[in-house]
Amino acid sequence: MKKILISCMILAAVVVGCKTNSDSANTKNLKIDFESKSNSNVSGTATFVEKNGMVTFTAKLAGLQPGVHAIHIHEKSDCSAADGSSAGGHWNPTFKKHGKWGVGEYHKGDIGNFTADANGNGMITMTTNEWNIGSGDPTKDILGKGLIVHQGTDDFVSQPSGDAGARVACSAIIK
Ligand SMILES: [Cu+2]
Ligand SMILES: [Zn+2]
Repeated sequence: MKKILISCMILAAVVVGCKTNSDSANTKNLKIDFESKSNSNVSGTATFVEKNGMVTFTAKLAGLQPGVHAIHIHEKSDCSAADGSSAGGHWNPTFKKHGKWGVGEYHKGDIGNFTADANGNGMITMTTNEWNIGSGDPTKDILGKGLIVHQGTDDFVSQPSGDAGARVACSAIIK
């Protein structure tokens, strides 16, 4: 019994040590779930992880039609409308034109396109220093925004939103 107790104390010390010594205290994590919209059967999850000034975003979707789909951050965390329109337009705090991420002008919400396989499963990941989680800086803070997956493809040209079609999934970016 005494031996078990000591083991537990050592384990506790190691766990506490990990939290103190690594930079996990500086890492912020957000995991959110998609809800289907526009009578789709799309489901999925997304994560945002902030570490050392970089945010890594990953989304995993299922129930999509095979092919290429747009995904954006929209301006509101309101997914209440059946067609997802309540999430508003693209998040664009820097008042740029819609476009392709990293090329010329683009919205802070212009994540881009990803491909769903023959089974309707798709995933996308990206890492950027142009976002953060909860700083309050309106040009970077993703909290309070909405994540939208579209039926169609972002052409990166059409204004104001790439002509990506119906909104088939929505998730509020909130804690
Ligand atoms: Cu969109
Ligand atoms: Zn846009």
